Amino acid sequence: MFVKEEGSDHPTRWHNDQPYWPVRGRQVMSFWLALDEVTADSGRLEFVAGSHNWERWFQPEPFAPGGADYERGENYEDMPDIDADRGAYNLIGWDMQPGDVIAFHAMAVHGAGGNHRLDRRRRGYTVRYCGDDATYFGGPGPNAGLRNPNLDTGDDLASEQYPVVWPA
Ligand SMILES: O=C(O)CCC(=O)C(=O)O
Repeated sequence: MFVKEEGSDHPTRWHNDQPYWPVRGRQVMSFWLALDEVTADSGRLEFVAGSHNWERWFQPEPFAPGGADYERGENYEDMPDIDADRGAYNLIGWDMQPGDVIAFHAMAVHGAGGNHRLDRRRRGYTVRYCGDDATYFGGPGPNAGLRNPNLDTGDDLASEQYPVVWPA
């Protein structure tokens, strides 16, 4: 759940998700469900169109001050300063009504501004799904809290922690 309270100017830094996750494979995606009306001035998501095909793994950083530290991932690179050169990217985003969903690839670069509205929160509930090609990746790089000590790099992701929701 990603919550921006009324008047919160805290942005969501530009990032792609998969470097944060102990998962490898191409069939990895998110569904971001709006629980409130979401507009540009309340911190709607923005995406760099086509970035899911860049094959660039950006180094995870904490989303909030005091958040978890991340070890440096092999071959991970630092996120360029997209906001300093916004015209160089094809940035896309959509206003949303409660119940609207955005589906996006785990390698898509995205971020969001703060919630400058004083009259409504901006809450997004997100669920992540993987396909058959997803395997476990033990690190270095991904969020330590998402790792599974019972899995080794290359293992099938299916486990108690990452259950199968749609059996073949
Ligand atoms: O809601 C946000 O501000 C960030 C969401 C996000 O980064 C995600 O769902 O992967």
